Amino acid sequence: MLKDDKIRTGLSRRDLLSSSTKVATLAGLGGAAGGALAGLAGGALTATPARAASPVDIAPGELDDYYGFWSSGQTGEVRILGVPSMRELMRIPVFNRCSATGWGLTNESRKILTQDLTPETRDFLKSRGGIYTNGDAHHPHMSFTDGTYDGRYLWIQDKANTRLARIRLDVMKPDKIIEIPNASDIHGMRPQKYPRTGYVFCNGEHEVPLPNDGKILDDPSKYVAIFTAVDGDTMKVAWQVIVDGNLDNCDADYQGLYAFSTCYNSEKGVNLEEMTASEQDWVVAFDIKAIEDGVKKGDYKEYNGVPVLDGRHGSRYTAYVPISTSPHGCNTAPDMRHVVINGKLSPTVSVIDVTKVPDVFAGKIEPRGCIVAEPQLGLGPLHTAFDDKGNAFTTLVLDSQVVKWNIDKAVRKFQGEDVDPILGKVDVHYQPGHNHTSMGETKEADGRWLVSLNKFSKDRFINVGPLKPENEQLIDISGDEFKVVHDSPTFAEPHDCIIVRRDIVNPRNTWERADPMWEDARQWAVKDGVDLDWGENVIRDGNKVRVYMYSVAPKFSLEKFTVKQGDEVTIFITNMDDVDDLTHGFCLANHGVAMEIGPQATASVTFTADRPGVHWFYCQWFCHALHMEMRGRMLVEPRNV
Ligand code: K7E
Ligand code: CUA
Repeated sequence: MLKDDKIRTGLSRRDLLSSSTKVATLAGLGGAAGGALAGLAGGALTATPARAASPVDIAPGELDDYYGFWSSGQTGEVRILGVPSMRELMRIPVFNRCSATGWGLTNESRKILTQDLTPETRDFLKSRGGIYTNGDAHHPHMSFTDGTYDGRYLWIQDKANTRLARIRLDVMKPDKIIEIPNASDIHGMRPQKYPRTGYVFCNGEHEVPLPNDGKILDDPSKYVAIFTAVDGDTMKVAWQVIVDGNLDNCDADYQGLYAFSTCYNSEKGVNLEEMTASEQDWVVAFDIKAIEDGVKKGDYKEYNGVPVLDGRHGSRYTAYVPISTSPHGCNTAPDMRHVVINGKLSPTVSVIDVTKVPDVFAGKIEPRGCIVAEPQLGLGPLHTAFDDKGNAFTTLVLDSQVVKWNIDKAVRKFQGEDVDPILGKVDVHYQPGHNHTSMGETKEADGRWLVSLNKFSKDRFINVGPLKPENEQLIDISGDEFKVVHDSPTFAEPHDCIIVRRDIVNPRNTWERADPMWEDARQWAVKDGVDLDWGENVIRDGNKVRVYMYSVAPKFSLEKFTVKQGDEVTIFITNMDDVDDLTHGFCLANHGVAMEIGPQATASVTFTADRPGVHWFYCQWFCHALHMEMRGRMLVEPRNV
């Protein structure tokens, strides 16, 4: 090693470059040079032909037309993609722990992650680092006003730890993460579309005793699944409804009257045989006005501070619409009238006409009387997306296809007319789950792009080992022919996405100094008499030490600070740079401490200084030509000195 290092030291950067070029050339990998060598050897290699310009190529200087907000399944974060380029632009840590941004470590993020946990969970997490570090985020959905996206918030649920998060779209960070009491494992989630959000509906998928305190254990007949309405403005649970069966996916209407949830396991089974024994499951329709009225009249029991209404069979709050066994996706069409229930185990989708639902609740028609079409599409219909011409696109997980069909034709066929609703099928690669069209879950669906989120990618990309990426394919649906135009590998496991016109989303370029995110830091600074903006100081308060500094590229305002071994140290850093894209970081070596400080942001972190000695802190986000020099020292005096 030493010898090698000496040799390296003797080389200039230019020498290193040219020597590696030599190696590459010799190996025949050096681009033009390699080609030339191959040419000498008999012309086996020819220059790569120029590729046809793809509609998804976004040249430098051009921008994508849409924001894509992607869930990430068991990764627990949200990702922002550009559509149609399908480039991943940013990640928003939510339910996960993030090394780059310090999410889950900074005081600001930990407050958001803990303040709305139930007291039991907070207690439970005490010996586990205080926070959950995983999540299972399936469904990202934006806030609505009058049936279309309004750019205020994005919500995402956590199936793993029964939570709902709200992301502020002005800064692309979560500001609220709540645990939903009484329910277990939030899966389906949808905001109300009209008049605005309003409620965010959350499906508790798995059934558990209520309360789940150990008094009832192995008696599944006493378990319940719970549908929850969260107030999207306050992020408080407004009410809950007990239902029969496990809740899967949900959606709301465009009238502000009903919500719909698919249910599997009407059998109340706890193993696979039991759960699929019956031929029929159902969709539960929730009558929002009746439920609000029930809450007002006190027709509920309170559990954990939440009014819980009984919506099981026979209740006036719900209607159970029979559907063949184990339906999955639930998607309201932009025509503001139809809700498509995806059959999964049945090759059909069932189309509900929301204008007939009042008659179901009034007892004027049978529950299935609200179903106006049931086209047979292929094997394994999971989710449906829509264009602006009355067409729907349904994923077929078993056929590995997306099928395009026409809603009106499906309705006419159901009425006995001899028409084929299917307009075409396209192969995708492989096992598609969700799909989504541009603006497709709003009344402003525009019929330009469809993304198919495929669970398997085998053979599509170079092999990366036993764990493969998924394959998300972009499909151009603007013409009659719909075709796959792009493959895009992604890491675990985006279930779902939304595609939003870019004029709707207008994030800030820098933080506002008055942002509520660091209100606690602001209050500490006032108490300590330090100016949070340009001030710096080290405040001792018993064995607690608060260190304030600011950063301006390429410097921290404090070049060193001294603490005693065992002190509880809180570092507050304000990034006073106000230039776009000038993020600093703070990484304290050998302490597991690192965080992002965005332009004009304040961030803080608390740790115990239990290692005596000299410890460097440095900026961990490249910010300046002298970024490496942006560092300082924490001096920790040994306890007995
Ligand atoms: Cu994966 Cu929406 Cu959780 Cu279907 S869900 S695939
Ligand atoms: Cu500041 Cu790198």
